Amino acid sequence: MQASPVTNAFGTHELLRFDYARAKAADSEEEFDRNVLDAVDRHGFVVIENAVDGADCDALVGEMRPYIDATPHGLHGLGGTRRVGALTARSPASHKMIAHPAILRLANAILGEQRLSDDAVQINGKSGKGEKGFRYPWQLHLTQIIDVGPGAGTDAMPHHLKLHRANGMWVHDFQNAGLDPQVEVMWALSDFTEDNGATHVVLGSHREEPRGGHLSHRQPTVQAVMRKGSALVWTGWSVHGAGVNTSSERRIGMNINYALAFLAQEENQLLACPPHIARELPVELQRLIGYRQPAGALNYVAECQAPADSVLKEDFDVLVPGAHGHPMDADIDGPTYAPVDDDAFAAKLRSLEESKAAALAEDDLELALHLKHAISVLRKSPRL
Ligand SMILES: O=C(O)CCC(=O)C(=O)O
Repeated sequence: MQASPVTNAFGTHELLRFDYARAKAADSEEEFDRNVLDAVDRHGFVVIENAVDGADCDALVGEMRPYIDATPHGLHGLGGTRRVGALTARSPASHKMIAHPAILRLANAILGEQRLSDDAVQINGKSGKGEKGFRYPWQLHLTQIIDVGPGAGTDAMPHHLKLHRANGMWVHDFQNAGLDPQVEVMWALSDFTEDNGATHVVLGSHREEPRGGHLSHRQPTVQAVMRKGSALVWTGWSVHGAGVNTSSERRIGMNINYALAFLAQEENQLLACPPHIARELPVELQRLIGYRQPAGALNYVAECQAPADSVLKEDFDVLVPGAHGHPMDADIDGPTYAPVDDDAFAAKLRSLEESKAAALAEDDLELALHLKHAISVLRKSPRL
């Protein structure tokens, strides 16, 4: 598919396309990475063709089908599109796309290194331009199937979403911050055509000044027609919207967004993929979801533990004192945790032993293990 140049208020632009499978086969991924970053920089959008196989998309849609079918249109107030999330937890097939290496590298350049915003990384009084290792932490922000049904819908429930930018959600007005807080990806899980509502984009709109301006909304749009397995990528400043589906088939897209890790996530990934599910996922995905400490103390749990040292451990229960499992030192820790005298110590120990026996009787081995840790910590704790 050829890109054709479009002239609008922001100059002459193209929706450029690069073939990932071909670049990988030719071992030219570095050049590919440069091209896609440059395309987003210049035009605000890029299409990555053949990013995965069509069969990967079918597997994903198959896993999500029960959730899609069980979801009414317009639940979220965003027109009559049908939106279904929590993909990390619900669809193992989505992981390949969520953690697609080329897309993660692109997100890292835009968010981590702020390459489209003049390398604007600023950490502890230093500014990032040219500084090695100067990078903002970023993570998954939203995972969402966007299913656009046939027909334009009704006025109250239109089957499209008008042109908009995504960066307006964080209360603070980021348009003067000189920062790229968000990268969006729309995966075509079915072919995207002009007829079935392929995403409309306003090329060059990421450079509108002020960045939240409305000139973009009056510009001609281009539709991101693409085959199943391709992905459209844009920045949170790029103006876009879902089209009307005049075909007889549903258009199934998957929006996967990434944002700076010191901003709240749009879809709370830690709730959408709770610890008991996240525990089973590859570490890379756990970290993308947010089970990590992206900077300093951010995201600690309970006794200042990293998620990997707490909720991701099978034997961790936040309600069990000492469940962190770290031994206490009588000299250093003093009589702070332990009951103050032998009687209180014995009562506490008895209560924990009884709870552990009850947990074992109910076959709740996980709780029994938490309690075992708590008993061990108590035993090592100082007494008066
Ligand atoms: O579904 C699409 O093509 C675009 C969706 C969109 O613009 C959005 O939800 O922010």
